[in-house]
Amino acid sequence: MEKKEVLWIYQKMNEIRFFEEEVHRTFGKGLIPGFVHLYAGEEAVATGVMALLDDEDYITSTHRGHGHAIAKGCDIRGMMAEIMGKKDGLGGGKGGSMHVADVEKGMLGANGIVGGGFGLAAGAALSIKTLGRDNVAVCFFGDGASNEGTFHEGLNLASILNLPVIFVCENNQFGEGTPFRYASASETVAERASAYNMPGVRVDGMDVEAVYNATKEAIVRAKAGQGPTLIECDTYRMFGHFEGDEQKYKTDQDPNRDRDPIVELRAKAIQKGWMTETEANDIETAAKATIKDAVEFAEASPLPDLSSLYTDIFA
Ligand SMILES: Cc1ncc(C[n+]2csc(CCOP(=O)(O)OP(=O)(O)O)c2C)c(N)n1
Repeated sequence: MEKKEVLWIYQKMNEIRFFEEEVHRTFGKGLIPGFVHLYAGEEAVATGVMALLDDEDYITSTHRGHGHAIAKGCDIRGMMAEIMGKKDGLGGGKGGSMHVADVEKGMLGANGIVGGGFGLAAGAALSIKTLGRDNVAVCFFGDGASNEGTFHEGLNLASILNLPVIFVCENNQFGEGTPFRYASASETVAERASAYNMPGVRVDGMDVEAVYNATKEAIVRAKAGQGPTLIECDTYRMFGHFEGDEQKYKTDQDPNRDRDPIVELRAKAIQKGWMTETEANDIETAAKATIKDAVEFAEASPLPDLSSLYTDIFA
């Protein structure tokens, strides 16, 4: 990784963490309607991948999508307003947390349907291939989603059509309260790639450099016309499955439970000379200010007008 990229990654990781901590507080105050699934703890995955993408590359996201959206460059004020159901939200306040999207940024949408991104990403990659563009599509999904039928359909189709798509599994060890080791017949998600004739790699998802390197290789393959790759990132979510989850299924022995990808990157980047202590402090202060500003913006934004009730409706 280059210094410039590391500084960007550290900034985005901090923005995601402060954003999620703020959403946690705001939800606790009763200011957020609907369900919220927080991304904190998994920051190394979104940022390690997104450091290598630009606006013309596509991503599909999940119900736990705030981190993907921030790293893909979605407007943070618009995201906070959307989550609070306000008029100035990215979707006019009508979608909420699980429908944050910004097509201009290549963020094709968070998704309330577990496993809903596989077909969308394959389709986006098919459009890239058909139009002869030099881009990729990335499908983020959880370990739970890897047991949905759409996983198998999506990987198979992407492989036979040789599509420029990268399937990134965020294995945070649980699908709601069900441990992956209980729910999966295979020990890893990565090994399933062989059934679909594509490389499957498993990386430390708390180490942003490992995620970055695996993604870089997958992008080279995709752009060289060599088709899809499956990357499994071992990670952990700091909060519950959803806000309000008692998390009784978690144990002290859970791998990665005591790790923090942001703390780890900070130490590694300073030690490697990628970032100074002062730069790290400045980034943290700026990220905090960005999120404070977003909350103030969202709180001041009005609720959608009653007259907008029947707009944006297709049928
Ligand atoms: C098709 C479908 N089935 C079930 C659900 C209910 N549900 C919401 S999140 C979730 C668990 C998903 O686990 P995983 O894919 O590992 O993602 P994580 O929550 O761990 O990020 C389930 C079962 C859903 N939203 N959609």
